[in-house]
Amino acid sequence: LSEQEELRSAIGAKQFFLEYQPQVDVASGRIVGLEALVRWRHPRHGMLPPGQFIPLAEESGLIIPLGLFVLNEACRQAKEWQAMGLPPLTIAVNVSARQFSDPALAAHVTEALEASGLDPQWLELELTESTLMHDVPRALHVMQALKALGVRLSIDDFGTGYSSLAALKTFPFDRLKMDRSFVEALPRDETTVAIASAVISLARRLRLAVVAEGVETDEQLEFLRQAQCHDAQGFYFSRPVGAAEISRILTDAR
Ligand code: G
Ligand code: G
Ligand code: MN
Ligand code: NA
Repeated sequence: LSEQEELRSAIGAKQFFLEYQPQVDVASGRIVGLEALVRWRHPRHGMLPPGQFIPLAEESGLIIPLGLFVLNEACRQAKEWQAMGLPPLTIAVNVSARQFSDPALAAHVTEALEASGLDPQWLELELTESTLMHDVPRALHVMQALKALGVRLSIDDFGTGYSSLAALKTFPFDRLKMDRSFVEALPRDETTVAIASAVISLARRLRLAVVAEGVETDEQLEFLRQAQCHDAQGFYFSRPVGAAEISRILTDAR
């Protein structure tokens, strides 16, 4: 089998599953969101991270059916946690360039929300600047259609693109995910401190919620607290884990 055929049959064979990484409100320490991250339980190679199959899925177009699985499963699971009586959380789903250029995206999102019964306000779609910049008028149109459904939009890996500020100026984001390259060297590196502080205050001025990615240490978290960053995500709180583990974490925190 070619890799592409393998990927195609794996979707049918239900070899994909989601892990979730908590996003924590910095001030209260409460879990307020989860990012869904897809994994492939490969029959011979074991668990494969997305870096090992998302590029091929993008190239081949198989990201469309795979992305549908992710969207549906994330919404279904979020609704299941709510039905368990757990406090509602935002569920964030990554949307790749190819998915974003699919004219059926808004319809797929609508279907996932309807099938699961999840209220749209709890779904967030993570977009990257590169996905949006090559056809700005179309991207604006699609984003407006998605916002009209009531879902939230975030800019992922913020700061790593070529025109991050232009993207902020142009597109109607609700949330900014500060890339982990601006968190890693906090608080010792002066340049990183300057950039991270500026990104957080810029986002606040624009009334965007900010999530710092890749938080691993106490010192980083303390810096973010003082800088009034809203939320944080990273190994400090939890690695991405399966749904059962999330259920345990949320139940214990209740
Ligand atoms: O989990 P991990 O750190 O390996 O994720 C690596 C990359 O894979 C991240 O940049 C993330 O955006 C991407 N990714 C993870 N899950 C999905 C998904 O469901 N769809 C898309 N398009 N990308 C994903
Ligand atoms: O690019 P995106 O933000 O969508 O993907 C998130 C990726 O970052 C996941 O693959 C996840 O495993 C990884 N990640 C999450 N938290 C941390 C962290 O604290 N440190 C590092 N190095 N990577 C992280
Ligand atoms: Mn992401
Ligand atoms: Na990111």
